[in-house]
Amino acid sequence: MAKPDILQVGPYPAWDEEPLNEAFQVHRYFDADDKDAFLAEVGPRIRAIATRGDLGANRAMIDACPKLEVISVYGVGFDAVDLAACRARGIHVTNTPDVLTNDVADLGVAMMLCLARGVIGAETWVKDGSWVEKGTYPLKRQVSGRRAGILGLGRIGFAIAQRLKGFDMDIAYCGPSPKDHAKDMTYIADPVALAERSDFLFVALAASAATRHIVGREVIAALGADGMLINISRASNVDEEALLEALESGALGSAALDVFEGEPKLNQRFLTLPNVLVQPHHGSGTIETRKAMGQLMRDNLNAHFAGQPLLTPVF
Ligand code: 8YV
Repeated sequence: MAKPDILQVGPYPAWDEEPLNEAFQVHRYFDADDKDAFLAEVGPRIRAIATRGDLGANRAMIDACPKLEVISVYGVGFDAVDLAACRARGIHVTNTPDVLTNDVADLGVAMMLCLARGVIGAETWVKDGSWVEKGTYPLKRQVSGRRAGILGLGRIGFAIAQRLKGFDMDIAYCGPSPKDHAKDMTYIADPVALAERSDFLFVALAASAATRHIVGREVIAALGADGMLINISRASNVDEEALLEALESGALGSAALDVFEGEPKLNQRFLTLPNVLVQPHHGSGTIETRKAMGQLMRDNLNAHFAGQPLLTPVF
């Protein structure tokens, strides 16, 4: 039987490419010089799109594939997929939840610790001889026992909270409603009020049109000159211009960011700020988790073409 034709939007690690090529006729969108011409040529044959959380699938791509049945996202976030276009045509969408929760939470907490304690600057202090020449490293800020806010207590937000409990932090969270499994944390419905009572504010929300710029001028001002923003979700959840202005003026203490508008080409203003820790969108970036994500992304495709129920459907 002929292998189903699939469109691969971005590269995967080698251990995913091989099994993908074995099971499917793979058309590599990211390798094409003229993307429109490529889509016009292969689109009519495509039955599935294999994409990534950071790349998604836009309407033009979906429209170019009239036989499209399923989009399998390698990532938990599916905000970059045009869901309305999929719903309108009955195209299934799958993602890779759970397998990456711990890694993303680990990185969020690591970023907080790293920035609060000045770990990167401290290493430079040793390596460039400042320790010998100038003496002790400037004092940084305490983490243990302080107040944390979590915007979005989903799987990842909850995993962050579990870790923060190990630092004896006073934890509050914000979301549509209080959660039964979070009775030992304070529920605050309003993001501005959450930011006001937080030293460290984690953004762990699934992004959508409704959450766009939820961390805006008011939330940033409420977090204040002593506060730290940690974003391991999506750039669209934060008003980047407001964030940059507040970081530059000192109205916000600091920010640890794994995601950026237009990434990987982020706003260069972030690069010169001493109160910012930047990371290359690698919350799920461990060998173990990426292998599990790749497996689940393929398992969803295989289930679809075998007529089996999807393992982790979005719809
Ligand atoms: C990306 C992510 O999929 O899970 C998500 O939503 O954004 C990431 O895990 C990653 O960029 C993979 O390329």
